[in-house]
Amino acid sequence: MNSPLAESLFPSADSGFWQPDFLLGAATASYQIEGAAHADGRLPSIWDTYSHTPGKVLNGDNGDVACDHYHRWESDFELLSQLGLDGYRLSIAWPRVMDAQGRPNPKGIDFYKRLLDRLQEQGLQRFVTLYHWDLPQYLEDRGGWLNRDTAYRFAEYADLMSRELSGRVTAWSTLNEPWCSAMLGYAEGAHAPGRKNRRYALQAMHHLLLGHGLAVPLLRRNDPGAQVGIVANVGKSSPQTDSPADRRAAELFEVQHNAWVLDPLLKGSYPAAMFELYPGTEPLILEGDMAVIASRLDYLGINYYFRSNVESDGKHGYTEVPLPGVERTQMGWEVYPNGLRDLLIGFRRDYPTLPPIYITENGMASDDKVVDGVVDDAQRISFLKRHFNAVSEAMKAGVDVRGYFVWSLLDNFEWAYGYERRFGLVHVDYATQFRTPKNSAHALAAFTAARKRRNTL
Ligand code: IFM
Repeated sequence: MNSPLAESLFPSADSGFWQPDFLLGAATASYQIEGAAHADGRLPSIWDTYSHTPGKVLNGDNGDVACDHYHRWESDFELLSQLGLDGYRLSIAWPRVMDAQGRPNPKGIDFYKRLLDRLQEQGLQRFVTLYHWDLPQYLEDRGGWLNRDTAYRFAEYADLMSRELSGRVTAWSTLNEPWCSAMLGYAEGAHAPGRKNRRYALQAMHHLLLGHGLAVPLLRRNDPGAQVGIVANVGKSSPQTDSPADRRAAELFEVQHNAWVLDPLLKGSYPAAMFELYPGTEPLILEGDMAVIASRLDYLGINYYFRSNVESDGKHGYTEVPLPGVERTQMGWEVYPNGLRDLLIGFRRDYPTLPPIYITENGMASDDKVVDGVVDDAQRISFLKRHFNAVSEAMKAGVDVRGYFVWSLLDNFEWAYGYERRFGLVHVDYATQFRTPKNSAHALAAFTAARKRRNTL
């Protein structure tokens, strides 16, 4: 890819992103790109059910076809190889690889073997997420993540996949963003399965994290050459005023978004402030659970997108108060790169056992259009460059960040927002499935090429 935009994405000359061993990649997830909802024995997931329920997803969109990546993965990987990246992060669709009796589905498993083999041939490191939200519907019918048994079914699934794919994976991630699964899926009803009960969210989180902890030793045993970790989305907050109440509100926001997930993983306990925020929502925890959840991690994946401005709600909690006049993305999210830097530095301070970090997602949605074969996504180029620099600053401050994945390789099914919100480096015309690398893809390719030249001198 030749770029008229060479250098527009280049991070500062002393940035860690230039280092040859710093992993630069792009990420996707199964339900968001694969389509082929009924192919080769794939069973329904909670997102099939949810997206086919009228009123749940913008414009009535669903993932039946998505980017049709299940059939177009070879040409998608050719586009990926033109970016000159070091790694690719994908997720496995649980309902594609196992039946309701827990038996393997060889056709589904072979699909992922082919993907991983091709990525390896292309010289890319392979980060594989086991659960990026597509829970088999038959497990939801038995209670989903409210049922403790789902954690054990997840461990069985992790066991099977790590036996089948052993040697093909660079790094396993058990869960993607358990905060979203629990809070959006069980408290806010904005994601599948669409429940609306805060207490459910805390119980679902406990079972998600338990499933993670049960899976870790199995992944290590079955695939000893791979790293094992988990991916958490994190949020930065700012107080509306300097009052003690608003500052406490901003702290509680970060407890709810970050410590609720990171404390059990890295300290073996839930933050007490979570129950100050939501009294009476303590989950049922059995003896030994917290030790299982706090299993040692080889790495922590961090997904970061935006900052939220909050004020005290006058009681125990906070209310979001959008800041006027700040730069925003198509999602309405504030662009605030220093939030990522500050969170990383804070995690290093607060968690003595913090493992090495990969930024497993960062990126932005814009209302991208193809004009004369070109997608001019200048805001994305600037967004990425500023976030590269923010991560580099955290690295200079001592945070051990090993890599960074752009979300996302392709425009895709953005959950409750359907196909309207475009996060890709590559534009997808959903009517024709035609792909157009955006200017950000050209700029990224120019950077990776310059990095290779610099590192071979
Ligand atoms: O598209 C999602 C992804 O699936 C999980 N992290 C956030 C992205 C943007 O909303």
